[in-house]
Amino acid sequence: MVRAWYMDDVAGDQRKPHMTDPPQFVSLEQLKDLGVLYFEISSDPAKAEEQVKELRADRGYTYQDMITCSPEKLPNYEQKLKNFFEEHLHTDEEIRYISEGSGYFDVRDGKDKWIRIELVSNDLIILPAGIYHRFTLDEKNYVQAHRFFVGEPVWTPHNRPADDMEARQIYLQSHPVSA
Ligand code: KMT
Ligand code: NI
Repeated sequence: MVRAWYMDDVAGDQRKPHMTDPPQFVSLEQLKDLGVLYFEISSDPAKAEEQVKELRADRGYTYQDMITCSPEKLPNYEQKLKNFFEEHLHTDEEIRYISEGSGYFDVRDGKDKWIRIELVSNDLIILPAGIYHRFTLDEKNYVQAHRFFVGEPVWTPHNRPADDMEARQIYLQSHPVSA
């Protein structure tokens, strides 16, 4: 089950949890206010297939593939992990359904603070177009995730600052950010 929390501002290994002491957890409702949607998918394969089929139909996802991130499985692993962890946005939703392993998506809140979202098996997350975010593996260094897309996939990250982009402007209209 998904958990999310505000990150501490302590420099160091990005793969560590970076919780504050005491922890400041963030609810699914708070994530929703940022446009971040969470779905818990069943661990029963037949049920999971149904849920994913319904979601694909509801949201018009026509493309689906799988990505495995580990030093052995991901070509150019070190560089890709570095790129994933650069703060960026996309012109489309980023949808990830974790089937094995775990990892962290960090998203900026309405005050430009980092929220860390811990994803494990059966967690499905949708980040809206235009939200600043980043991804890291945790200390287990392994995740396998299904990716979805409407039409031909575009994975291009636009590193911050990308404030003039239309996707950012549209995001800000419904999710204002003020530091
Ligand atoms: C991304 O775009 O950040 C990724 O695909 C990360 C690996 S999938 C959890
Ligand atoms: Ni991204």
